Amino acid sequence: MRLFVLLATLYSGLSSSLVLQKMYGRITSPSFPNVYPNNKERIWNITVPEGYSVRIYFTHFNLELSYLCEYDYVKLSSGGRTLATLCGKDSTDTEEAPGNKTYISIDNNLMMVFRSDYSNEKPFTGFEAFYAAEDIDECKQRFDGEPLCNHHCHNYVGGYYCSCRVGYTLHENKRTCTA
Ligand SMILES: [Ca+2]
Ligand SMILES: [Ca+2]
Repeated sequence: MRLFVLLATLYSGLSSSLVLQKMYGRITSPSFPNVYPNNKERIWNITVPEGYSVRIYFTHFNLELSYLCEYDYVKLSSGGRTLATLCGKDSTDTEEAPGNKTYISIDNNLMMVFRSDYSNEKPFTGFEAFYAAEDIDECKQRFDGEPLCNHHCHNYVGGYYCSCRVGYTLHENKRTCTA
């Protein structure tokens, strides 16, 4: 039954997708702070410039609780991986609610999906989330198991650069130093 309703929902075009390209913003469930409607799917694609990741947290979260969040959920994914599937109000053994947790994207994209099924047993008020672009500290990253810069690494907001010790020059690859 639920599968049928899901398919019917998808085909009736109730799903909507939004592309967000600002450095920060607010995302809420449909009709927030009022009860969210049934049979809704909404997708937000947050894209920030390269050199940044997306940090997101929830200031309000109240979704219908179901085993493994099968009925209603918020799903966060990035870099082809699911970061979290969220439902309920508080985390349980089998379901995760965000609480005060902060989620950080793997690359410069974060996809957020909200879905509600065909019914709610109680009035649930949905969610409010805030996101912001955050600088990636490339100097903490590794490249083929090596530090990104051969000698010195300098992180700055939106990028990084390498420099070499006295007597060395930076290779064309902008990473390695040669005498
Ligand atoms: Ca529901
Ligand atoms: Ca940086």
